[in-house]
Amino acid sequence: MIRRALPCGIVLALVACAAPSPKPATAAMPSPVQTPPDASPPPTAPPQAPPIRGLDAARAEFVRTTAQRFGIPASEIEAVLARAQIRDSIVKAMSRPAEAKPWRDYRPIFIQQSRIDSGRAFLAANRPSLQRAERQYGVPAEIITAILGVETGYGANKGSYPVVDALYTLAFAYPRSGDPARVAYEDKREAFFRDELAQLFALGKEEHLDITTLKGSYAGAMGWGQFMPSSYRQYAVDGDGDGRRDLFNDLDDVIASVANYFAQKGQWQRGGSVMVRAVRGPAAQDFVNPGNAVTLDQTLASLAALDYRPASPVPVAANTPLTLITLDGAAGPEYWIVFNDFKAITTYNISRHYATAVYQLSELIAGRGDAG
Ligand SMILES: [Ca+2]
Repeated sequence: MIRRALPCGIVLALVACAAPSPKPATAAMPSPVQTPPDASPPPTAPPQAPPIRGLDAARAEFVRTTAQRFGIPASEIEAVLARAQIRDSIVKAMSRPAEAKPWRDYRPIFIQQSRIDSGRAFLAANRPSLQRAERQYGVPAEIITAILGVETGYGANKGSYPVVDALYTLAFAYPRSGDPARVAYEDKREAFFRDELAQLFALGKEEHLDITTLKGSYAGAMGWGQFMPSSYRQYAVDGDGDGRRDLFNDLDDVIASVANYFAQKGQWQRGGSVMVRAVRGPAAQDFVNPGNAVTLDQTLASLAALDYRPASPVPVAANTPLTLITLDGAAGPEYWIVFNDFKAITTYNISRHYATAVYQLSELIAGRGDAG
């Protein structure tokens, strides 16, 4: 979870975020928690190795401001950065064009029997903790489970990049496309990562972590749920009451933190609807709802006036805010009505495909339906 600027809280996620397109579940997928700034067009020119002119001055300024901001001795920050490396592999990973896969190609990356089976096993093994989180935060156990399944394969792929190096690289050598139209976006991303690097130092201080030992995604997302440092600081909670918030090893903390993220940042509504299939009537025009972020500016009545109706009855009030999205499915366009709790999932990763995959995986883990 990154806080606004990043998309996926996760590393790969970044890629996924900016334009939904996670990588196949091998590496840590990205996501969490964070959602990148609104996606901008994919780079058109091959990425260039960024010139690191002015690095010393920029780093000195970073050390000064971070020391002041979080009350950390400048010498400590300098000592960590002195050993940090700008890694080409991270620049390359971040530079990969985030091709927007159609839903029919995205879905199989996350919806497979093995991931469903592993999710059921995770749910069974962690039922008390999941139920506690569901009671406290209102987020269903299967949603929390599906997030962990999509983000890291239930902890199997938490990322192998040194987090300091990942954030240091993206903070001071963020890849540049050379496209003038992307300069503002790239500047914003670099600033985002510079802030996340500062937040990492604060996190280390607050949680008594040796940040130089932490591993994560190429974007610096950490742990089972792939939280960025700012999200870790803001949304992680101590699920088992041992006085620490450990998103790397403590599943009680991981589960409670994902639920808390959704409750706080996503404004998750207990018992709310996520999404339901819609039927397009003969009089319907294409419903234009471009971009990533969903705006819940319709109602069932307004969609009915456009000749779109739920495929099955949905228990929502007449004035419930919702909207319609179209996914390019294997059998043609799929129409879905989405609600508040769908939008909540997009605060973890802004991609509609991501949110749909999480929901469908959760339904399959729970043994409901064919999930589309
Ligand atoms: Ca704990």
